[in-house]
Amino acid sequence: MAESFKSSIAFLRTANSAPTPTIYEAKDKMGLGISPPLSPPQSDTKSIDYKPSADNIVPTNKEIKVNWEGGYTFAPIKEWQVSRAMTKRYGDDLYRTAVSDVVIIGAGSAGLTCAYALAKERPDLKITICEAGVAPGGGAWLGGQLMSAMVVRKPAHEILAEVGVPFEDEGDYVVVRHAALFTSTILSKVLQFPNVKLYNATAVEDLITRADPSSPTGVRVAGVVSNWTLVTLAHGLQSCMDPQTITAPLVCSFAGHDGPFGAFSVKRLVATGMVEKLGNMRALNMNSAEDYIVNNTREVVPGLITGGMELSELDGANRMGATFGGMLGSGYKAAKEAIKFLDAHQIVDGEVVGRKETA
Ligand code: AHZ
Repeated sequence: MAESFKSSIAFLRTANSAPTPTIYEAKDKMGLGISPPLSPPQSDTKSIDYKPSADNIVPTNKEIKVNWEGGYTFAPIKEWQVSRAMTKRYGDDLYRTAVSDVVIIGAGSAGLTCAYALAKERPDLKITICEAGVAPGGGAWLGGQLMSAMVVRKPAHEILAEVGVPFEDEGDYVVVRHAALFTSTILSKVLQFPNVKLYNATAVEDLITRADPSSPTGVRVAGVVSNWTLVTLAHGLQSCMDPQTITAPLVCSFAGHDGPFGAFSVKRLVATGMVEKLGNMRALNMNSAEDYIVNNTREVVPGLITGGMELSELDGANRMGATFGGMLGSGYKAAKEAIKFLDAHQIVDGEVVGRKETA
């Protein structure tokens, strides 16, 4: 086997002096048993009777017009301008955010609230959000059981007011007419902050860690490993296709409760020995669940804050069902904890190098 592999490589190396072998000849030499298709595809352009139609003549000096009576005329464009407009920005973003101040995993109600509060309070921070889904928002496009309205218990209505989401006051709780109104409003605000970059359709598939003698487990979280969700899913949740990394002194994880992607970070903490075991989300108790999640949103291991329903899987906390104040409060609390963390640490090139002296 080793010998035939070597001779195949030798064949490919010496092939330079001989006429270039076809891919089928090369593969056949490697013993893969691949033969060419019976009828190799051939160029058939001669048979195409190509006549340019009015549709595909590119005008060179188009006049831009807004005329709703059939004369609406777009500015001219070349296809490569569209490609470059996207790739340049995406490439620049990847380059810039390869070192971030905070990475937020999951753009559900908790993750988006964290991003909003953090970006608003600290415009100096580079905040990167990774969302596995194409559509950010997690479960917050609908209330409960696919119904429209979103219930938020007081005092978390103050967060709605701050974000600018209208609601109806019902006494102890408020109702947003449609959950999508919350999600679209907060999303539009988050995306307008110049210090926020959202990568959607991008899954976090691992954490970066660094040795840290001050941590109980000897390691700290130092960023995330990401990949396009399609690639991650196509190769199992821990993709065998080499991924990307984003270095950051702090990761805030809001991956939701267990599911195909859910509770991602806390499950990974268990698998890597940074946490002994999961408490597993407990049954529904609206009255206890929301206070618990907000008050216990915290740095669960050095460098990683967890909140939202992901925290219920770690701590074995109750779920709350279709009432969202706890998610908003948890995201807000995480932003406050993140600021405390960043103010307390010395950070160089996205890595924690020590704690700041306290006065
Ligand atoms: O796609 C996920 C969703 O948008 C995303 N996510 C999960 N794993 C990820 C990964 N990489 C990138 N590895 C990932 N993104 O995280 C988002 C989680 O949103 P969510 O709405 O599921 O969670 P949340 O904690 O923000 O809100 C929970 C809302 C719930 S569930 C519930 C109950 O079941 O009782 N009650 C409420 C209010």
